[in-house]
Order: sequence, then structure tokens, then C-alpha cells
Amino acid sequence: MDPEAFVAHLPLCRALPKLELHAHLNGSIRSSTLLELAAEHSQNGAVSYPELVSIIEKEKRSLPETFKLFGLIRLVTTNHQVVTRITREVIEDFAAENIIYVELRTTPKNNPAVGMTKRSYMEAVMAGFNTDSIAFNRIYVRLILSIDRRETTEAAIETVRLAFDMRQEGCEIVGIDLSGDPAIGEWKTFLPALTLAREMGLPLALHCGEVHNPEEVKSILDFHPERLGHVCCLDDLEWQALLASKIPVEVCLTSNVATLTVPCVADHHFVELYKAKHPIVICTDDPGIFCTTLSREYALAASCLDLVSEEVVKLAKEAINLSFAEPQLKQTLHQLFDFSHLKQAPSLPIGAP
Ligand code: 6MZ
Repeated sequence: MDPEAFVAHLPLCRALPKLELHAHLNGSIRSSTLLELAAEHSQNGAVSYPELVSIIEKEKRSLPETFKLFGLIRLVTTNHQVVTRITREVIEDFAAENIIYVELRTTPKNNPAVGMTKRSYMEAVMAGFNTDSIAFNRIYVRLILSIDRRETTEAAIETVRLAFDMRQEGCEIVGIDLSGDPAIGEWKTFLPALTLAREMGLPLALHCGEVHNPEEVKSILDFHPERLGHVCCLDDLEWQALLASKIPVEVCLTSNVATLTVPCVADHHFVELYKAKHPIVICTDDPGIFCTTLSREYALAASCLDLVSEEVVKLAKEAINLSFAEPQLKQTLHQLFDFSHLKQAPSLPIGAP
């Protein structure tokens, strides 16, 4: 990746209207908020502040270390007010960098100690963006409910039923995700819940191939979810099956490099996917944890693929078709995209830099 090309692409990528389709709520938390909450909780001994700071400050951390950090985040994001605050800040940050639509994913959580149920957790999330604030007038927010790989079949089914019920009630829920530590859990545990989601008409965006697990990857590809996240560790056979399947892939460059899942951006498999005209969408995964933004991810992708500005715009716009937005909203997003792109985006000379 050419650093000069990256810098040259940044202004266009910042100005571009963008769609974020793969961001975890608690992975998008502001570092300042996380440190503030950690300081509060370290007073009652719930977390070790120096340990948290040392993990946050690491530029690269392995997948196991990343999941240790998520464990610590869980310890400081326990009550409804904090969940609402984090959601509000995350959406404000997305709106500020010209993201016009986000599918924010989060794992509904029970916490009997503070009277939190999976439903009340989701209500606290929704309270974070159903406000009259100006920032929220510029961004459409939709939710994907995550099943954590540590959960049981029953807990996963509870999440799917909750998603279905809340969607029926008019909440902004558009799909189901399977995520969490890829070293934990088995595909067959979640299959009943994912099958139910499909029967209920909920689209699926599943994490796949973050670690080498050919059997699971094969089962996921055979199941044919609507979208896949990561797909980093695929053997030849699965790779060919992925290409043949045309299942859109959510690409998270900085996350994959930071967790040492791929060696560097230039060697990332998205280059091959792009060249094969496989549908891809550029995403952040956990912008708070990996200190990145969607604009930065687009600039990384553009410099790595050596794109001209028209190609960057096309890549960003294709995210509309890959989203789980309802057909009418897709139409609105197309109009909004064309309008704001024409109005704002500075154009990069063809072939630059
Ligand atoms: C798999 C990930 C992830 O749900 O509490 N999560 N799962 N791979 C990743 N790549 C690094 N990044 C985040 O957000 C945090 C949770 O999202 C999942 C993990 O389950 C993590 O605990 P929520 O809002």
C-alpha cells in the first residue's frame, strides 16, 4: 500500500456519502468514553484500569487479546444509561463522517443485577438514536441483532424471536448476525436459530472464516447467508465455493490486519475478490477498538486497489444494493447518494495520484 496514495484518497473518501454495514456497537465505543467508564469501574475493583489501558494502547493485538478486551468492555457497559449513551455517541460519530446509513449490530444482553433483559437492552440501544438531534436527521440507523458464539441454542433462538417481535412492532431491526470469539462454539449449536430467522424472513450476515475451520466454512457457505463477514482463512476448495456463491463479503481491512488474521492490507484477499468482481462492501468492524473510520477504510481500499475516483464512488454506492434496507429506503439512499456526492465530493484527477 502506497502511503501517498492513501493520503491523496482521504479527502474524497471523507466527503463521500457512505454506508456502514458491519460495525459492532461495543466495538465502536469512543476510547475516551471507554477510559472514563473503566476509571469509574476500577474504583469498585470490577476492572483493572492499567490492564485496560495497556490493551487499548496496543496497535496490534491477536484475536484472543481482542476478545479479552471485549470481555473488559462488557464489564463497564452494564446498565441501560450507558448503553444509550454509547449508542448516541457512536451514531453521532458515524454521522459526522458522512455515513448516511448504518446497520449497527449488537448482542442483546441479560443482566439481572440491573434488571436488564435482552429486550430492555435493545430498547436502551434504540433510545440512543431515536432523538430529535440534528446529527440523527442525517443518518438512517438500522439494527442487526448478534448471536454470540458463547450462547446456547435456546439463547440464540430467544434473540431471533426478539428480533422478529420487535420488527413486527415497527422497530428498525433488519437482520441477524453470528459473531463472537471464533475459537468458541460450534456451527450446529446456532443452526436451529439461523434456520428460524430465515423462516421468519430475517436476512443473515454471518461471521465466517476468521480462523481456519474448513468444516464450518463449508457448512456456512452451503447455508448461503445473505452476507458474510471477513472470510479470511479459506482453503482453496472453500475459496472457489465462495466465488461461485456470489455471497457478498463485508471487508474489514484494519481489523483483519490488527488482529493478525491477515499479514497486511496489500496481501488481503479483498484484492482478489474485487478483481473477480465478487460483491464486496468496505466496513470498519470495530472502529473504536481498531482506531479507524470508514473514510480511512475506503482510502486504504482505494490505494491498495489503485482505484480512480469514479471507481471509489461506484464501490461506495454499491453498498446500497448490499444493504438490508427496505426497497423504498434503498431508493431514497440512491437519490441521497447522487445528490450529496454531486454537491460535496471533491474529484480526484483520473489516474491520481
Ligand atoms: C467476531 C466480533 C468481532 O455485540 O457487545 N465482535 N466477533 N469477530 C470480530 N472481529 C474482530 N468484533 C466484535 O459488540 C461487541 C461484540 O461484537 C463481537 C463480539 O461478540 C464482541 O463481544 P456488542 O455490541
